[in-house]
Amino acid sequence: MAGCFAAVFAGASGQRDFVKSILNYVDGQFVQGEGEFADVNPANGSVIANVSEAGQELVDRAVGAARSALRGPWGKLTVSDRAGLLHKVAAGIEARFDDFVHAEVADTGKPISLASRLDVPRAAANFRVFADLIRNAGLESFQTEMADGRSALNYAVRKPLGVVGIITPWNLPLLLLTWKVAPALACGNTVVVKPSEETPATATLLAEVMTDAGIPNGIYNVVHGFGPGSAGEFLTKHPGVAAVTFTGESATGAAIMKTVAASVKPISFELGGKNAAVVFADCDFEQTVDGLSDAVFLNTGQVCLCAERVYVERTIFAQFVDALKKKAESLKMGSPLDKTTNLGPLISSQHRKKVISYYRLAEDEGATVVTGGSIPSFGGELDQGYYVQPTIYTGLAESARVVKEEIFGPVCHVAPFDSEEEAVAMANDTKYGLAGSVWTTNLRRGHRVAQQMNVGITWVNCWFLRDLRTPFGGAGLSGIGREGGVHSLNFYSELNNVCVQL
Ligand code: NAD
Ligand code: 6OD
Repeated sequence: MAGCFAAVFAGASGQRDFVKSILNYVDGQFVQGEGEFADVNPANGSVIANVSEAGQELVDRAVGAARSALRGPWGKLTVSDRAGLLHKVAAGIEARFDDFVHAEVADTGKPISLASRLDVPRAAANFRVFADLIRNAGLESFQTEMADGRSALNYAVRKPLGVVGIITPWNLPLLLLTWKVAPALACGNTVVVKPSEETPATATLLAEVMTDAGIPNGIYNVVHGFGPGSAGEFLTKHPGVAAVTFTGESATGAAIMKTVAASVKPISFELGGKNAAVVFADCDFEQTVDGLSDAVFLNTGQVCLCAERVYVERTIFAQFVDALKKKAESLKMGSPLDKTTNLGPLISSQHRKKVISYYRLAEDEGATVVTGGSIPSFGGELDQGYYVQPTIYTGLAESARVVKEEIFGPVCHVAPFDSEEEAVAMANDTKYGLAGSVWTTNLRRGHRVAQQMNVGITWVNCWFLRDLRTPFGGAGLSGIGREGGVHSLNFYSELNNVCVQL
């Protein structure tokens, strides 16, 4: 079957129609799987596409194609030629910018302004950055002098791992998928990706861009489906898969770890978080309120890096809570296609049930509701969407479940602190360890507190400001390993150290 998107995007009416059928992509062909499931627009509950679910047989074919492709022209390309192709993929994403934006908005319900400034530009950047990194990567080498007088030259060469299985979530679908696909391909691997069942569109659209860019068949394969008993499990279990990289919930990471344990595959896990922001009285107040508004509410709070715990120095606590409340209440909830919308819906009815259950729990645990706490009413089509109000709580004990567990919605708990030591202790009192932020105009304190946070990344006076060369990952329940820059190159390649006696 020909490309599943091209015909659908060019609606005869001249109107932009969304995909009606999303197929798997194996060995350069769009193919049907064994079953089918619905892709739902979370902004109004409508079905936007039927997605073809890959069974065991199709996952076998995808992995087989990816293995064969390792031995084809892809394996013989120079690093420079491979990097050149990845640059073409980046340009191809930009050439179909609107298609990607609209597909991502329809699948996720995120505001069009956000998909346009974050998700799609980052996808192109992921390919460019890793193309340039691999092109410029040096070899690790040592001149060796032995006690017995012999000498040698040691140097490590990079080789691909083989077929990499890539499993991704729904919150930043294209951004997170390409964050792994780009370095995996840069290192000469082939990939089979399993995007979230909630957001299958952009991974499939990327297949067309790959073909147009001249990426040979079998290098990039897409299988659709769910986790257990479906494409996700079939892929992670597959003996032909050399390594698994996964982004998603910590509990899913634990399940995948069990699956891959038997075959001792390398894994990279980017998991959940319960991130803290620490606000000192000497912060730049306006900048901090704006920054925290993003850190709590961006993408309707569905970013693993979002701050669900905000600690504020007691002397500015009341003033800060009031300002954050005003900011939250000024955010415009509405249609994702309206350029002025700040907050879209949550991803699904099921996820909204989870978030609302935490809103109820907060009240049961004795929280003061500063703002929000329920489902908004629009009086129209959007009432069929999965919206929740942006919500701020105070007054909970640090042991409350709402303060301990990841909610993954537009919500935070704000608590006061009296000393720097107390703030650091509260921030670190969690099983997670993904990200944190510190807000102060005292430079030395900013460095000092940031370095004490037990997390993979701490921002000072900013949030989600990314340099793709830096290490990214989490401590504790937030993950295993680091990706980004050379850390990605190291995960996606096997180092073979060559020792030559001189
Ligand atoms: P999820 O764990 O439910 O699903 C993620 C992916 O795993 C999906 O593609 C799903 O189909 C697949 N999956 C589920 N069970 C599986 C199994 N047993 N075997 C193989 N695959 C399986 O996560 P989600 O709800 O899609 O995403 C939200 C979560 O992701 C949050 O916890 C969030 O913090 C986390 N997240 C972390 C990062 C990070 O960089 N650390 C980034 C984004 C999201
Ligand atoms: O910016 C990134 O590279 C990254 N992995 C972000 C993760 C965001 C979580 O939702």
